[in-house]
Amino acid sequence: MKELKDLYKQMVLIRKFEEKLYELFSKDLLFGTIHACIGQEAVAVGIANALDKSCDIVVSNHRGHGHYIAFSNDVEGLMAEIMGKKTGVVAGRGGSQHLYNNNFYSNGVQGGMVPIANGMALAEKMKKTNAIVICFIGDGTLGQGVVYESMNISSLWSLPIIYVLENNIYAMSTNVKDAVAGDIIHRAKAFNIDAEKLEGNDIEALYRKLAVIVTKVRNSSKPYFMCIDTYRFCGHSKSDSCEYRSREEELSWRDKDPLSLVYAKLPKEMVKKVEKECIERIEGAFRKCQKDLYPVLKNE
Ligand SMILES: Cc1ncc(C[n+]2csc(CCOP(=O)(O)OP(=O)(O)O)c2C)c(N)n1
Ligand SMILES: [Mg+2]
Repeated sequence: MKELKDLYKQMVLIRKFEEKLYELFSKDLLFGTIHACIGQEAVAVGIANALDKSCDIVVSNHRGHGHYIAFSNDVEGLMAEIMGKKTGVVAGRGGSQHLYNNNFYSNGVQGGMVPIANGMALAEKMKKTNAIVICFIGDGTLGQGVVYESMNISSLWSLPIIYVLENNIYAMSTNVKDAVAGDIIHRAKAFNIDAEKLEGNDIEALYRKLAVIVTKVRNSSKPYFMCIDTYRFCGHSKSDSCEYRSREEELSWRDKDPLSLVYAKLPKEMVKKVEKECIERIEGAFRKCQKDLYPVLKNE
């Protein structure tokens, strides 16, 4: 089992990385957009550390920086990718939403990766590797019919896949209450898939729970669905000022900030050191990326 300090460091790395991206946008040093996961770090870190990174597969979505860093620890490759440099993890061609590295895959099409994740789980099952697949989706992605087609098949074929629904309450500006009828968990249970609701801010509790679920799915080779309650403190994408929600609501979630919850449990000196190391690493990655070249098409 991982120590709390290590889990904390990974969460800080993700938070500082995305804060750096916001800073770069404000200085016109980045182009395009990003979907940050500030506030949702515990979900990414909890899952990544519960997995066997040597074989398990992670399938991510548009909000995937945290998933990627927690799973690969490749801050440098991701920074270069988002800056469009050829040293990026996919040579500067994928940007923030289209990443591939070993067993990690992401794509920005809502729900688009869910049947592909099923296929990966089927392949692992047929090869008898004992690997499992994690497939991240958001609450807004429950509106995509392919999610249900995929759950139907994974249940019938008994695929080793965990659907991780990060319920951050919003799909862009739409509140989950205005878009999703009934109990989310029941949607998976209707396909005879074991499903449960989890609290996504206390990394220690979440990580412990996820380790048990991952073992269960690995041993049973059956799909699992979890709906994890979380909150993005930032906007949907970099230019969203969150006019659709109240400052009171944001403050109520700030009290449950996954970083602050751990901060209170660790020695102050340790916390400061961790923060310093993360910032230095991110600044170092950025300085290097600035000097790196952009990719060139063969016929350019
Ligand atoms: C098929 C498709 N439709 C629309 C979009 C545009 N879009 C990107 S993210 C998003 C909302 C996603 O909400 P949710 O699933 O809750 O994930 P979150 O952004 O909250 O992480 C939308 C509509 C898209 N990427 N793909
Ligand atoms: Mg959402």
